[in-house]
Amino acid sequence: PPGEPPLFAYPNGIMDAPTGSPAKAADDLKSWVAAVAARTRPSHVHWCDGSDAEYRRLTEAMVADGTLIPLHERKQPGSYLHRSDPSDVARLEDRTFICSENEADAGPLNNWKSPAEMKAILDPLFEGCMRGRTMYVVPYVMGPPGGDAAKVGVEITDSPYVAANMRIMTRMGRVALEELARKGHFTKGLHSTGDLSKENRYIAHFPDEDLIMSFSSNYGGNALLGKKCHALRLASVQARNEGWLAEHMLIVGVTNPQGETTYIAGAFPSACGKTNLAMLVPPVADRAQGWSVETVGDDIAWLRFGEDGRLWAVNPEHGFFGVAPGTSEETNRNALASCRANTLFTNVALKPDRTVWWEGLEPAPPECIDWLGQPWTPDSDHPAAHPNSRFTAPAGQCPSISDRWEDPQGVPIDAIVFGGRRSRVMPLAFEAFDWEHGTYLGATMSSEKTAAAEGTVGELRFDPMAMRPFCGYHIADYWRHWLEMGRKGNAGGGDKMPKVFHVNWFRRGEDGRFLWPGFGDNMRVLEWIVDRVQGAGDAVETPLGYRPTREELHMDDLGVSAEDEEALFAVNRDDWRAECDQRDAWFDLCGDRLPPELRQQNDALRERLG
Ligand code: SAT
Ligand code: MN
Repeated sequence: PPGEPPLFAYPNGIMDAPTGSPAKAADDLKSWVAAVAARTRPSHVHWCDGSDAEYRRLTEAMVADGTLIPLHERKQPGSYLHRSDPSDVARLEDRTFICSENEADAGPLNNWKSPAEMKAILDPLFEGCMRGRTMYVVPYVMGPPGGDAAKVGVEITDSPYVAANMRIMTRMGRVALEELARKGHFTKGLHSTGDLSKENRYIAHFPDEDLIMSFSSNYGGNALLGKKCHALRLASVQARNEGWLAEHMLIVGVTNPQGETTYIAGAFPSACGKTNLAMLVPPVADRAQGWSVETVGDDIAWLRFGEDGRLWAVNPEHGFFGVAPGTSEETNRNALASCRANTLFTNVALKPDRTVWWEGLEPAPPECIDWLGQPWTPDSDHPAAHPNSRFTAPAGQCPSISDRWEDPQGVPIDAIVFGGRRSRVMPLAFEAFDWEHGTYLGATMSSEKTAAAEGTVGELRFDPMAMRPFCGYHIADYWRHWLEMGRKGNAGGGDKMPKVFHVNWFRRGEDGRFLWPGFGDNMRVLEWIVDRVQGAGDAVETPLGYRPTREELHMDDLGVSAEDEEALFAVNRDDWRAECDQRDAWFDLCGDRLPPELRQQNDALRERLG
């Protein structure tokens, strides 16, 4: 309005492009920011430059208003605790929408509303929603800047907590505007804390406009829009259109005693141990032999063909958003070291000495403050940390981080591992016969639900390629894209494709006990995978695929009995026939959009079962 000071000024020079022709992108950005400000009416607009000074001001302001609690200066320097609204602790799949023009393009696994219908709901919610708040403009790059893989996004948010998390999880600020000048395009993300009510909570994706709108949640996957919303849901659509893959995968490098490093990408559903596998510390004996593991990423991989026709992967993120409970010196010492400083903790417990605690970290303290801000003792009837409490930590702080984690070309992937959480039926490990069979293994992955999403923990559900909550288009088209990537004559394909494996660390015996020790001992399975990729490594053919031998996994050293080994690898034919029937019903969801190869793979498995 006349007489009022201008709503914002552009930071000095930030729109001056170093190279390329950024004019249109810069204009798009300015007019979009102006339009959003006009609609949401913030009292200030702040363009994030990503500097240390800015981060300090952000966190200081949040300490002042109680949003953050500073932790012990020496024991946990630069770190803070945040307690979320008690109803805002996980992704909300019910309120997550893919708003493609055509309902059929969203597929059977996504909620859908037309763009017009969704905007008719959201536009009034965003109207004036930032009154009295600061609007942060958060430019970010996903992927190492300067590389072909890198993509730019801009998140507008009225949450300083979200802006601070984005500073850790992405390359944020000036670097992103420089990348925008090179790329000339950005993904738009509009987020508001709203009133945090569940009725008004929406996480909406508009693939045709490359736009995300998220309202009334500040939780990670719902609010840090660079992560699942951009780097998976919208990127998966772009990847299909452009001939690459955006996947819910960790990336890890395993070096053998000969000094050869094999890079492995692994898809596991949320809270099934991706961060632990990505940061695995090999057992002493394996290290003595010369085995080592390095971390490239723990959650998302973007894979594209390199000039050599192989698949190369980058980690688009810059930080870890890891599950805290269960993380300890024994289970994942690299994760603990990653979050020793400069970390934002959400919904963990606070000890009297102003350090954090969660179940599984170390023995329970005699007293602490739980994630709800209430006094807690070991006699309390609920966990002190929320089961989905998280740490947001800079990836560069991880002791096992790879020298190549920021390589713009990425790393060449020689194996893809699929895994779920299955107490029964699914063996410890096996190798697919070929890419098509591997695609079938990914398409039929299933897993018991975890606390990472709202819903019933433990319920078994199909989670294809661990992408069920994250695929931004029709799942059958996604599978078709996977099959097509493997066809020879592409930029790659054929025998250049990674070998595919399936693992399950979570199988239990009749007595309910885990049959496999897991954690560091998963190294034995990684070593077998590396040996297979390198053309060595024994395997035995089973109806499911090739399984490792007892010797390959050093089961004697591990003290896994012959009975337990048998139970770990048992293929119970009745169970598996039932599994095949369920897979047929699962594929039926896709009608005639299903690639016929997948049905044929299921029939072939049935035949091998006899
Ligand atoms: O989606 S989050 O980023 O919050 C974590 C997950 O569920 O994988
Ligand atoms: Mn994840």
